[in-house]
This record gives sequence, C-alpha cells and structure tokens, in this order.
Amino acid sequence: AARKPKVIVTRKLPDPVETRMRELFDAELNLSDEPLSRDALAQALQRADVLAPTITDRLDADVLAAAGPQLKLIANFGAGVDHIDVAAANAKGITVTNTPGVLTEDTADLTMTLMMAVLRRVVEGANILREGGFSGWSPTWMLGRRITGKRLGIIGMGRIGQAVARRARAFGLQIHYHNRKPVSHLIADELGATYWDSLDQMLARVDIVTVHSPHTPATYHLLSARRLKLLQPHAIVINTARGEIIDESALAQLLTDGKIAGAGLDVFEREPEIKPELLAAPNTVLLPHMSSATVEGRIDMGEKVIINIKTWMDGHRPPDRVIPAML
Ligand code: 8YV
Repeated sequence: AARKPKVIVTRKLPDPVETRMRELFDAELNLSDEPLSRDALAQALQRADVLAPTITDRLDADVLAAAGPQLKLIANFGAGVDHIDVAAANAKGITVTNTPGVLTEDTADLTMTLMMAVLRRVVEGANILREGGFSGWSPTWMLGRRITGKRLGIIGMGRIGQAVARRARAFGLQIHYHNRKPVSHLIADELGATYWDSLDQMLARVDIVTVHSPHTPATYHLLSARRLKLLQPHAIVINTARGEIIDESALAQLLTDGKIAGAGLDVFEREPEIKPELLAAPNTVLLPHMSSATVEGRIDMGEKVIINIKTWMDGHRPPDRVIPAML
C-alpha cells in the first residue's frame, strides 16, 4: 500500500473526526487545544504533506515561505479563508480547500438569534431578571421593536445570505440585498428579494442590516464610518461574517451617540480582543464567534476536511478547492 500522507492538524477536533483521521492518514493531532505558535506552524509546514488549519492559524506569505516541497494541500477547517494567503499558497503549488455548505444553516440560525435578541432585548431582560429587577409586569416596560414587517438588508447573497433570507421571510421581514451580482430570478422570486446595486442606497432604507460576505481586500471596512452613517437611527447591525468588514470603532461610536439603535456581533476585528467601547455601547449583544459552533456542524466540518484530503490523496481534484478569483 502507498505511504499514508502526513496530515498535521493544528487544533483539537471532535473525537469522531480525529478517530477517522487516524484511520485514514498518518495524522499528527494537536491534543492540547492550544493554537500552534508561529514557529510551530512554520515547522509543521516543513514536515506536513497536508496541513489542516483553522481560523486561529495566520498563514500569510511569510510563514508559507517555510513550507517544504512535500506540502501540497491546506485543507482548512472552516469556510472563511481570510487567514490564508491563497495566492501565495497556490504560487508554491499548494492547493487550498475549505468547508462550505455544512455551516450555512447554523450560521443563519445564529444570525436570526442575534437579530431577535437585539430587537426584543432578550439578553438585557434575562440579565435584569437574574439581578432581581423583575418587580412585576408593566404595560410600558422592556419594550423592544417588532420584527414582522421590517426591512432586512442582506450584504452578500451567497449560501448563508440566502439561508438568512429564507428564515427572515418566514418571520415576515421584507428582503433586500446587495451583492456583486443579482442572484438568479428563480432564487430572487422564491425569496421575494429586492436587489440593490448601490449598497449606499440600500443602507438608507433598511431597518436591519446583516453581513454575509467573505472578508477580502474588497470588503475590508465595507461598512465604513461613512456608510454606517447612512443607516437610520432606528436601524440595527448584525455581523456573523468577519469583524473586518465593519469599521468597529465607528460602529461603537454611532451606537454610543444613538445614531444606530443596536448591534448583534459574533465576530470582531481583532479576535479575541473586544474593544471596550463596544462592550460599553448600548443595545449590543456580543457573542464569542460561535455561529458554526454546533456538535453536528463541527463533525460535518471535520468530515468535509477529510473528504478534501482523501480526494486529493486518491489523485483527484478536491471538491472544495478555493480559487483566488472566488474571493
Ligand atoms: C469556523 C468560521 O468555526 O467557517 C468559518 O469561516 O468563521 C467559523 O465558523 C472557523 O473558521 C474555524 O476555522
């Protein structure tokens, strides 16, 4: 039998995933769950045939320069690949794959959760109760905003954006979206979605804006201070994509000044750092990057990683190859 490829996995993965990897590959697992240091990452790149990294591994051109000639595949555990310089990897003959599809529904679910938590003041209410602040029902106490009938603006109408739109439609929201291109008529009709070529124009008209695009040089600070100021004062901002897509300092300032009504964020510009201004901002629900964090989802993601490695091992083109032009 052919030699099994050395697959170095940078983080602890769910048990069934690790078991399967041990069966199929010469797997070097990280049992400590501490992210690899930059030096350890560079050393892994020198030894591995395949690297299975996560978002906590910064694979920039500098560290990729350490890769040995045997390294042929970086099979990322996760959909977003903004922590990997894909062009630099490809230039060295290294293919990059990701795990699309399997975290779509979980991410869309958490997006709706954040939207509802902000509009209906769920976290605030739960905290007040625990702190002994529930002294009896009142007709004018803890009023949030109605979800039904609101205008939702989706930025990025890929798999996740569409999954959000389907859920939002069931909640009676009106769907608007901005994307590089309009989606097919079939999908737009099914979702009852209105396309805005101009992001600026859409922002001025929606009650809720939610981000579902990848983080690329083109989407860095897409929601800039100028664009955030186009939102109406009652509007809220949801982000389960990447922190870098929003100018976080500007968002915190506008929330504090009452120019934006609230925010639900699962991702941040410099994770795991959270800006104190954001922590102090009113009507803000902050979560620790957990949109894809389900038992089922993380096993599915691991299986996707395995399928990509196995397909490559068998001499075929891995199904989830990331092409720089896609980004
Ligand atoms: C992943 C994510 O858990 O898939 C993504 O893009 O942001 C997360 O849901 C993370 O990337 C793991 O590498």
